[in-house]
Formats: sequence, C-alpha cells, structure tokens
Amino acid sequence: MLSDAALFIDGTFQPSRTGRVDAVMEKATDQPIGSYAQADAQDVDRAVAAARTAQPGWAALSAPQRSAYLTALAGYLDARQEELIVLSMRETGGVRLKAEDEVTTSIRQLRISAVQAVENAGDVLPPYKAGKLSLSRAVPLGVIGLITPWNYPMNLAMRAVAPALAFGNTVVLKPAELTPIIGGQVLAEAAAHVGLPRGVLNVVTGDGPEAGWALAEHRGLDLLDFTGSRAVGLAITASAAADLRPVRVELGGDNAFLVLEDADIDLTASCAMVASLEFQGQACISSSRHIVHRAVVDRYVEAVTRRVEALRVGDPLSGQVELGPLISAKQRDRVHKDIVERSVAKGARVVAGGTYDRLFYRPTVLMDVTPDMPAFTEEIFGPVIPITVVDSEEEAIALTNGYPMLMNSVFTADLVRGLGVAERLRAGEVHVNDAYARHGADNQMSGFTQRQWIGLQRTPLDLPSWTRDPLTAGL
Ligand code: TXE
Repeated sequence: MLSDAALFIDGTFQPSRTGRVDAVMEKATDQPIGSYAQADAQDVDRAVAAARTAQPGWAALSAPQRSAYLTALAGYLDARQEELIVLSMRETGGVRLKAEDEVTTSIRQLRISAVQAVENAGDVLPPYKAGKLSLSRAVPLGVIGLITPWNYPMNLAMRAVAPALAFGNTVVLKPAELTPIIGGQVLAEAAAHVGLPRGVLNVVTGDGPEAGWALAEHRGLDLLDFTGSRAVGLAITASAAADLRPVRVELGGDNAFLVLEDADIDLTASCAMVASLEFQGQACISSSRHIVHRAVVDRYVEAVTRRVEALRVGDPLSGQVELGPLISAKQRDRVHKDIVERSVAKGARVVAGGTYDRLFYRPTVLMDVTPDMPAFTEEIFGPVIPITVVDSEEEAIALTNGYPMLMNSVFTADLVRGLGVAERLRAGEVHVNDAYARHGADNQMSGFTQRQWIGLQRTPLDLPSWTRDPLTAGL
C-alpha cells in the first residue's frame, strides 16, 4: 500500500515528525495488517497550515471543476471496491454486507456531493417587501477539522469530506486509530491518485489524546467536526466553548425500540436483529433499549431468543457468520463488565448469550431490565438486546424520552397509532414498523457552508427622520 504509515500533508506522503509508527490489527485474527504514523501537534499544525493555504484557490475553482474531482475520487474508489470491502471487513470486523454498505455508501456520497456542488449555488428568498430582491448563496466555511470513529470509518469520513470539498472547504482528517487505513490512508491515496490540488485534503493519523486533541483545540480551524464518544465530545465542546471555537459533535444515543401490544411479533423480532445486532450493535443508531408491552413480552422474548441462538459469530472473511468480532478488548469489556454484568448484579436475567471468546461476543438477550440499570441508561455499542416490560403506551413513551436518542422504532399493527407515538418521542428520526432506513445515512450534511444573506434594495428607502444628517434634515 502506497501510503502505509505515512501522513498525507500538502499533497505528499511523509513520515510523522517523530517517526513513530504503530500497527493496525485485523480484528478477527489479532494479526497486523498495516501500520499508521503517529502525528503530533506539530504535524497537525503543518496540516492545518496546508489546508489554510490551499483553501482560497480551491474555493476559487469553478463548481464543475470541484465536482469533477469528486467524481474522479468516486471512480478511483469504485475501481478498488472489492479490495476495499475486504479491507473494511478485516480492519473493522464487520461482515461483508456491512463492509459493502460502508464502501458503496461512501462512493455514493461522493457522487451526490459532486451533483450538489454544481446545483446548490443558493436560493432566491421570498421578498419581505415590495421592490426588494433577497438572495442567499452558499459560502464555504473555510478549513474543516474532522475527527472520525472506527465503526463506519470510511462512511463517516466521507459524509463530511465530500460535501465539505464540494463547496470549497479544505479538510484535515484525523481517522480513528483502530481503523486508520480504510478511514484515512485510502482517502489520501485517492486524493493523490486523482491529483487533488495539494493541501485540499490532509490526513493525519494518530492517537486521540495526541493527534486528535491537537486538532480538536486548533485555533486555525473554521469548524471542528467530531463523531465519537460522549466523554471526548464533552471535553472538546468544553474546550471550544472557552474561546468560542465552532464545533459540531455527533455522540450517538441510547435509542429505543418500542413494541406495543398489537405488534406483529414475527416482523418485530426480525427487525430487532438488524436494529440491535448489525455490526455487533456498534452503530450510533443501534437500538439499545427494547421497551415491550407486558401482553406480548413472552412471545417477543421467545421470538428474539430463537433468532439470536441461531446466529453465528466468527471471522467475517469465512463468509459463514452473521456477527464478527467487537472492535477492541476495551469495547468488549465495556459491553460485558460495564453493561451486562452490572445490570445482572442489579437483577437483570441473561436469557441468551452473555459469553465471549476473545473479541467474539455472543449476541445477548437480557430480561427484566429496569431503568436503574446501565443496560437501560447507557449506549451499549455491543450485541445486546435489553428488554424492559411496560403496561401501557403511555408508560412506554414516558420511559423512552429523557435520554439522548438519535433514532427510535415503534412497532404496532395500527399505523395511525404508530404515527401518534412517533410524534411524542424526542428523537430526530423515528420509524414505524421498521428497524431503520439506510437512506437516512446518505447526505446528512448539505454542504459545510454558511448562508450569506444579500439584500438588494431596488426602490428608494423611506428611512425614519432621526437617521438623516442633522445638517440637511431641515432643508
Ligand atoms: O470513542 P472515542 P471510543 C461511543 C460508543 C462507544 C464509546 C467509546 O458508546 O462505546 O463511544 O468509543 C478520537 N481528543 N461511540 O472510545 O475515544 C479517536 O482517536 C480528540 C459512538 O472508540 O471518542 C477517534 O478518532 N480526539 C460513536 C474518535 O475520537 C480524540 C462512534 C472516537 O474515539 C480524543 C464511536 C481526544 N482526547 C464511539 N480521544 C458514534 N456516534 O457513532 C479520542 N479521540
């Protein structure tokens, strides 16, 4: 691999200042599959400076020129698609379906942004009074710092990189240290291959507390975009607030899966597999609380448990498994010790799973989960289905709200009822009788632009008298 263990700054692959390099492991086998350079604060400085220097020239290109670069990047990744899918499986531990989704969504994002670059120049706004023409036009923010996680590393980088570049921003990307190849080095290779102007996309690999923190608190950025844990998100926003640096954070959620008494249990249990177990539950939109009406809970637990027990866990490359390994021992311990064991200590019952071998965690069903348990209050980020019983729709809604949530699901035979419940749930996205819709993942950010409002006054203004020059006011 061209860029192995190199940073990509100002259009060139280069070692980090200290020369420090660390291994990237295949998650299923714990064998090294590559390495990454450890950037320090000075490397990050150089990357931000390169992005700053490049930004005006990049923004000055015509929209079709920028669009053509994005299309070229998509074409490059497309040509490497199969190789990247296998790389994603090895580096993240996801099964083929997840890896395909990751790579194809990233390519699609580039193509969508290529179109948006030439289409979304701005709007004509409704005039608020006669004779006035109001326009808003898309203006780049400038230099974007991007810190991304390991779960959908290419996708979560691309959903920001593509629209940012499309509208004339430049980027410094710090991918997660657990997945720096698919999440960073591959993007750098793509940029080098298509001849993206130097400094437009810079990739600084390295660990969170060093390279990540240096980027997070860099004063040379116009926006820091962070996706990751609540703890780091809190530290970043607190530091940014201290000197009013702009940041955008996406920290996941403790999403709920509501099963009302009239739900189709077969459909619901099947959806539960996707909602809680896809990519071993390590997604920000995974359902981590199943809130189930007492009238159907026994049937639901049976239906879910039957499915869970039939699932196979192992090396994704075998092609014979539905679940791969968790991303790290730290993540496994968090799932097992912090969530499952602590909930069991408070009275939860393990109905299925609850065991592991290395990073391979058996999908787990937990019964009798109550709102005082970590399985209810925490984002789990593991293959666990915690079930909490309620006696009414009201109780289900009341229990659901009150936690940070990204996406909920509601299951009921009555769509009107489902819509009514959805309206009362405090989540940005709710699905009725569906686990989650993939289209939601596309194109969530429409451009990393700010809107510049331009007022063009066409008729003489009727200003109040006190605004006139006192010298001429009486004439
Ligand atoms: O995240 P971290 P972790 C949640 C999920 C998971 C938990 C822990 O609940 O169990 O977070 O995951 C960089 N300054 N999500 O520990 O550490 C790091 O290098 C600046 C939800 O892996 O936040 C990586 O690039 N950056 C989430 C990125 O932050 C720092 C996806 C994420 O790592 C840093 C991932 C620091 N001090 C985890 N420390 C989602 N919303 O999808 C780390 N980083």
